[in-house]
Amino acid sequence: MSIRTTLIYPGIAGLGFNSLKLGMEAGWISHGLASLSSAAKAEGFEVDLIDLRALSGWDHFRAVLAERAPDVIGVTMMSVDYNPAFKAISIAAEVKPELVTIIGGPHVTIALMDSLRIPHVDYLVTGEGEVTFPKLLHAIEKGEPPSSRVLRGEPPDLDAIPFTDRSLFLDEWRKWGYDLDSPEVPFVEELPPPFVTIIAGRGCLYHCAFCKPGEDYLFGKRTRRRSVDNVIEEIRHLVDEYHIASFMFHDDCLTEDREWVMEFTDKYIAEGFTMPFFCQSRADIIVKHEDMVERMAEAGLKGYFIGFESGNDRVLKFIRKGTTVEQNRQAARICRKYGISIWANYMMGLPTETREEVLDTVRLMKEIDPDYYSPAFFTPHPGTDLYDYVVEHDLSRITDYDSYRRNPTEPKIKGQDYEFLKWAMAESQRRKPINAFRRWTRRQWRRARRITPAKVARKLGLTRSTA
Ligand code: B12
Repeated sequence: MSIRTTLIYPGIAGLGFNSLKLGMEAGWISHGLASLSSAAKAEGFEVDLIDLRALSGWDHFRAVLAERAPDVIGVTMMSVDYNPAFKAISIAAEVKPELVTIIGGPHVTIALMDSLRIPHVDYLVTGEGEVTFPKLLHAIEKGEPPSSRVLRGEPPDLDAIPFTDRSLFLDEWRKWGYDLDSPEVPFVEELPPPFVTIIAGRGCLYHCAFCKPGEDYLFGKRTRRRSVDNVIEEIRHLVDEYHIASFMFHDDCLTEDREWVMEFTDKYIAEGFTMPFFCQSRADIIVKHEDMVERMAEAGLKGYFIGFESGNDRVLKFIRKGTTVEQNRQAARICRKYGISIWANYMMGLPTETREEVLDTVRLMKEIDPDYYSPAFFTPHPGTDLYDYVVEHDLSRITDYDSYRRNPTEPKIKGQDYEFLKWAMAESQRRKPINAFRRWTRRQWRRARRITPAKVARKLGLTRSTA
């Protein structure tokens, strides 16, 4: 009989236990684990999941693990997941001392020395796991485990690996009584349920100092994208299997490759898909490729996540964003022109950032008037150049892994006045009355546009359902 593996998703640092479906952080699958699951199942292994977000507490975890009694556990970790991952691994070692523990994910890859200190870990896999994880399971099963504890994951051919195993999460969530009207939790009104997240590629060619080089260690310096046909095939599968009505791309920057996007939109339209979708982009790309923006809007794009980051050019340079304030403004105008909602990512409280520079960002947000505000207190993430800068200059106020998150809960950087930043963050989101009125009008218009003759026909069962 083949060995049994339980994958563990420890993402409770923010919202805690019993948090499933409380928003994107607790309502989305981990593609990393779901992809490992597909790869291992394709090799004949039995794989299930324990998602800490669905459980009531550590006693519950202990009981579920004891009942499942797997031979192997595989734990994923971002830096912010360190504490719950550490605790889950310790409990697992008590419950079944002979089980084999494998860890992987961004933190293991980016902060290997730190991860090596976690007790009871048998193997650490850095980089991508689809090829290496099943190989390791085979070796364990045969009783011929590798001599090295650290294994560098072999990057897979993204078209050759099976699609993300969503059932890993959905079956587990259902087990705990979660009613799933949507595979993943929708988060904006433009994207109705059933909603899913998908990934068309890995990596990012830009060099933002708050992200790089960490992500290069994970996925390599070049972006690897699935073929358009492979992505379209997955979307077809998602329509057939889950009747998805909308989706979002998780790719760091889907619009990085204009040719890919143009081919995708052509084929998406040719397939007859009409589901609305969101993706991440950049201000400079939007300005440079307005034709692509228009084409995406025709295909169903309803919103861009844009990292505006700052309303000040010196700050944009300091963080190596590669964009300018003027491009931020123009990108917002282009989005409006094509009816694309704006999810604005921006940060405050960077090292060296002055009050006046923060106020520039407040002013920019008032000017852009995004549909969705996503502000952050700058947080130095291990593995990035800005993290190293903060350590070198002794600027960090982070004392625990739980604080490696951008949500403004506590001070992160020495020398910043967080009372002022809290005010600035609130002020940046205060709409001018005229903007509030414009937004109200846009929403009414969006809602009205949602009822189309094609959709009415589909609702009445007169055509094939894609929405
Ligand atoms: C989607 C996403 C999210 C989503 C969903 C997260 C989720 N459930 O997975 C949301 C929006 C909720 C989110 C939240 C956060 N995220 Co996020 N997120 C991403 C993003 C864009 C894609 C993740 C993904 O699916 N990647 C594709 C999959 C295939 O890759 P993967 O998960 O890394 O898994 C592969 C390998 O790592 C490895 N692997 C992973 N686990 C394991 C386990 C084993 C046993 C093995 C063998 C191998 C292995 O194999 C996998 C397959 O190849 C990444 C950037 C990126 N491009 O990856 C950032 C990223 C992972 N997030 C990051 C951060 C910082 C956060 C937040 C802390 C942000 C914040 N709020 O401050 C929160 C933390 C949430 C929490 N746990 O509490 C950082 C992590 C950096 C770090 N040092 O840990 C990243 C890398 C972005 C960045 N460059 O800064 N995030």
